[in-house]
This record gives sequence, C-alpha cells and structure tokens, in this order.
Amino acid sequence: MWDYTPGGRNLVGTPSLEGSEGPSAAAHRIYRKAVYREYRDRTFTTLKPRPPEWEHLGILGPLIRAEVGDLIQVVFKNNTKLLCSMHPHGLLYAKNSEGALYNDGTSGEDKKDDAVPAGGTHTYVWPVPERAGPGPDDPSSVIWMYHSHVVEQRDINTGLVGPIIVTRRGAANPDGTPKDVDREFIMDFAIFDETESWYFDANMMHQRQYSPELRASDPVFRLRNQLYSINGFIEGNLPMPLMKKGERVRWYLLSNSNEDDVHAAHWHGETAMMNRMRTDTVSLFPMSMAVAEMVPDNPGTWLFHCHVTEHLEGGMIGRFKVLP
Ligand SMILES: [Cu+2]
Repeated sequence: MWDYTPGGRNLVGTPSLEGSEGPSAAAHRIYRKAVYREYRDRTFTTLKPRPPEWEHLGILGPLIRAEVGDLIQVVFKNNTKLLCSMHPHGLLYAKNSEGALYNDGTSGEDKKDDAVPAGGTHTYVWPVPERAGPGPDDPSSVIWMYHSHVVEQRDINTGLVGPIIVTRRGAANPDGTPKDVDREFIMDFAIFDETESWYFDANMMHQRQYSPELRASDPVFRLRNQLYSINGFIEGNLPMPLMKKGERVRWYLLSNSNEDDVHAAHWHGETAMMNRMRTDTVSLFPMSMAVAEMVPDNPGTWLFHCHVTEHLEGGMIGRFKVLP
C-alpha cells in the first residue's frame, strides 16, 4: 500500500492546492502498487535497506549504478501476481534481456525475459559500452530508466519504474559515485494514473468508491485518481534534498510516460546548468532523462515544483534545503 502523503496533506503550505480545503483535506492518498525492491542476495529473503541519501527515491526502484565497461546483471524475481519484466533504457541488451513483449521474431529462451510469470525468476544481463555512458558534451554521468514492459503504460502506472546512473569510464569512485560531484538527487516527475493501474479495481474496492456511476471513462473521476507526484510523493511529502552552499550538486530529472507528462521542473532560490546553459526550469517530455548541475549559493528552504499549472495544483511540489 503506497501512501502518496505519508506526512499529511499540503505540507508545503501553499494556498491554492487542490485538497487543501474541503472535507477530504485530512485524507491520505493511499493505493496498492507494485514496486521494485532490492534484496541482499538471490535468495530474496532479506530486503536491502535503502541508504538515507536515497530516501527521496520514494516509489522508484533501487538505483542501479555502473561505469562504462561494467556488466550489469539483475536477478529479477516476480513476487506479484502480475506478469512483469525489466526493460532498461540506454544499456546494451540481447533479445534475452530486453524485457519487452512483442513480435520480434524470437522464440524459446529469448522470450523468457518478456513477461516473467508470478513467482518466476529471470536474470537480465546488460553490458555497459561507451554508447550507454556520457557523450562528449554530457557531464561525467547520465541517467537512464528501467521499467516493466509487458503492458508498458499499465505497468508503469502500477509503479514498476526505477533509475540507472552510468558514469564515464574512470570517472567513478569505488562506490560508483562520480568523482566530481558532492551530492546526487534523482527526481521523477511521475504522474501515476491510477485508473490505468493493474490494481485499479482492487483500489476502488478498498476505497469503497466503486459503483456503476464511477468509471474510469468519467473525466472528473479519472482526474481524481491521477496523482501528480515527484517520486510518488505529492504536496510537499518528498523527503527534502539537503545540501550545503558551494557543493557540486547533480540533479537527475525524469518523467513518466502518460500523455500529459509534460513538465517544467523548477527550482526556487538557485540556478542550474544544463547543456552548458543556465536555467532554473527544465522541460521534460514523456520518458525524459535529463541532468542538471547546481552549485547552490543561496541558503534556505526552497520550493522545487512542476511549473505546469494543473500539475502544481495537483500536488507536484516539494522542497529542498540549502545549508550555509
Ligand atoms: Cu508537471
């Protein structure tokens, strides 16, 4: 059960948020979802705790890191009752590790990655050649996504999405972090359309909302079940990214794949560099992956939000904190 509002509603305190007034103001927004989680080993008995610096990843799956030249292997076990897979962007994959179901002329062993059945296991093998790493004008690391790709839009709206960071050859510390940054943050401007989730019916039953008049085709009803989140958090519930003045901060910005997933990621208080240009707002189209670099010079608690009006009103807003 995923709570989009673990700390409560409208923690940011902006005046006009939908849900900040009226009878539902106190209600948490909770839905059953499926998420990728990391275990200690392939026995899948003990979950690996998420380090504190990555708490802000929220609903996103475990961070996969590599340096150019590495080989990534993921042992994936499907603990859901759905068919699901892992499909990576950017990395190299053969037909037995693409994780997408379609008529691609393959059969047998090359099909087993497409849709892993409930309780099944598959090992995905993803080499990381030069073309999966930073280009000449990129910073020392780039961001990719992975997600389930059985029924792509349903799988992502159900919650099956996660990040990959690839660092240039020789540019990573032993723990995989890029040598030339002090802090990294990953922010997925993620609209979850719960009417497109595999668990939509179960969620409606749970919320006692299901009746013949309330259908996914009803635009008002549908809008009420679209969660305008950052990493699965709305209305200021995003764990606050923390940094110090003068640090080299790398922001990896992502967005999900719904039709209205066009975002304007905006920082208050600071500016950033992207594509060798200065900005304080980064445009994101569906399934965008962008990297922006910031050296904060202005201590304070600052808004970080989507500047698309409907998204802002829908709760796509968080804060970050710059210490002196
Ligand atoms: Cu937006």
